[in-house]
Formats: sequence, C-alpha cells, structure tokens
Amino acid sequence: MSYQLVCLGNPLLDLQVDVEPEYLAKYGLKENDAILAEEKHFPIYEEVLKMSGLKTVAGGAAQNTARGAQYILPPNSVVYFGSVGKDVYADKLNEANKQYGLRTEYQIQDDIATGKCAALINGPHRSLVTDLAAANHFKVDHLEKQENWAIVENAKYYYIGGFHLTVSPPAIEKLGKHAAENNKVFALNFSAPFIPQFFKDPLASSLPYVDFVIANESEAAAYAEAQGLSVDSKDVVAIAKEIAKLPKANNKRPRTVVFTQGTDATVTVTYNESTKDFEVNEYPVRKLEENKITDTNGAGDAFASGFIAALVEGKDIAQAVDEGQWAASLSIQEVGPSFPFPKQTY
Ligand code: 26A
Repeated sequence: MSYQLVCLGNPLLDLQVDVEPEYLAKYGLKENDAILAEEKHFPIYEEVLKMSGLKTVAGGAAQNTARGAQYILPPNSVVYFGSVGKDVYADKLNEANKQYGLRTEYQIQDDIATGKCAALINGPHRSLVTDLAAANHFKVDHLEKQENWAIVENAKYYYIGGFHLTVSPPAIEKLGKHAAENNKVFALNFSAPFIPQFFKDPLASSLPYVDFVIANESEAAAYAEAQGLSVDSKDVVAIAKEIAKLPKANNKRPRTVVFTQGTDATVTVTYNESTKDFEVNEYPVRKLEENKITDTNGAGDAFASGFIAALVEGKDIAQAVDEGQWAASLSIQEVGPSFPFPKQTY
C-alpha cells in the first residue's frame, strides 16, 4: 500500500547562520525558541542574507519530519501538504523533497512569497524566527479537493505540526475527524512553547483526535503553565499523564504522550481508558560525542520522523522511540534539518 503517511504543516526555507548571543539580544530573542516574526524582527531577514556562512536549507517543522520519514520508509510512503509561493524558495524546497522522494501536494499562492525561517545558531542552541507568508494561506479546501482527499483516505497515519494550529485549525480537525472515524493513527507535535501558551483553543479542539502527542520538555512546561495544572512544570511524567487522560474521539486507541528532553531520557505515558492505568516508560538518549554535533536545528523533527516511520512499519512504542533517537542523532550531524546521503539504515 503506497502513501501510508500524510503530513500537514508550514513549508519554509531555513536561512541558517551562526550568530553571537549579542545578535539574539539585539532582537530580544531567546537562545532556544521558535517564534513568529513581528515587525521589529523583519530586518533580520535582510541581515542574514548578507552574513557570511549563510546556508539555505529546506525547513518547516512538519516538512522536515515528512522528509525524514520518507528517508526511512520505502519509496512512495509519505505525502506532505502545505502552502508555498511561486519563487526560488519554493524551487529549493521542491529540490530537497525530490532528493528524499517526498511527494508534496502544495497549495500554490500566485502573489505571496514562500515562507522563511531565520535559524540563528549559537553553539548547541537554535533560535527560529519565522515569516510564514504563503504558508499562512493554507486552506482546508485544498485538502477537500477530490484528488487530495483521495490521498488522505488512502493513508493510515497522519502527522500534524502543531505550528499549523496558527494557520488552519479546520484542516487539522478535518484530518483528525477522518482518522478518528476510521480508527487510523493521528499524531500531533506541540512544536514550540508558544503553541500551548497562545493557541490554547485550537489545541484543545484538536487534542480529542490525537493518539500520539510528541513534544519536548519546554513545550510540556508551557502546556502545564498555560493550563494552570497543579503539577511541577518540570515534572514531565505528571504533565504527560494530564494530557494522556484528556477525552478522546476514538476510544479504540489509547493516547500516548511522548516527551523528549534533549540529552535527558525520552518519557512516554500511555493511558488505558478502561483500566484507568498509566503505562510510564523512560528511554535514555543515544548520546553523541559533542564534536560530532553540527547543529540541533530540526533535531525534534527528526526524532518525530523516526518515531512515526516506526509506527508505520508496525513497530511498538519502545522501538519507535529508539528509531526516533537514531534519526535525531543522524540529523544533528548534518547542517540544518537534513539527513545524510548516501542513506543510512536503522
Ligand atoms: C509557525 N512557525 C513559527 C513555524 C516554524 C517552523 N515550522 C513551521 N511553523 N518556526 C520554525 N519552524 C521550523 O522548525 C524547524 C526546526 O524544528 C524551521 O523551519 C526549522 O526547519
């Protein structure tokens, strides 16, 4: 069966440069964050284009995961939806996706530029500043087109970048509903702290459909704080339990929450609705020697690609975490959210 996995997100071209902490300070940026650009950030895009060592790499969180999953899975396994313009940035995205064999069904905007993300690298940290542009114009009608909906119906797994909650909650809910009604697997990444913080309502509307939540420790803390949970915001197990037991649209599948924590152990919590029991597991990370790390831009997306690819391959959660950690360790040895060629196998 081809095209088992459908991914949805914001296609972006990453403009990646090394910067000093002073540069981040000048724009009030945190060393590790992902934000939507405000007016005051726009000069950054002009400035990075003039910096030496600028690298343009295909980005967009869910698109990175889609490329990574297609890297791992057999040909014709993954389709990615998002919105781009008609420009050289889109050409670059198409080129990268072609290299990985990722099929895209972009919604194309005639008069709006492809989105971009300034990926400001400082040592092991990355600060991401995004101008969504065309990516912000994705509409659910694109998914509803007969040929695209046929792709959706044919798939068995869905992966949504939480960043897309800022763009088209109706598209996310449409896919979520389809997955729940047909007992298919639906995964959502929280993507960044500002999603649980400022996009609470669309997140709450999507969560009932979600079988797998994938997030990191800072997104977990942001969720706990935004919801006013009476748990320690560093206690990822307690936070995962709260999310795992939220109501589900499809009661034929349990919900599993997967929290990565950088070089600390990955935690998974699965809630069994009928016994009211939680299954909690911790998986230490495969540590890479520091001198092998190129940058961590896209590490979380790569983890998600290994995790979701393993599910598509019919593996269990422990194996999926291991495959996720393997994929992340490959990607952080490359420039940006990329994987090595010739291909490595798990
Ligand atoms: C809505 N926002 C802010 C975003 C993003 C984003 N992808 C989608 N929407 N901000 C940053 N990224 C992407 O995250 C990847 C690293 O995880 C960057 O393009 C980068 O490739």
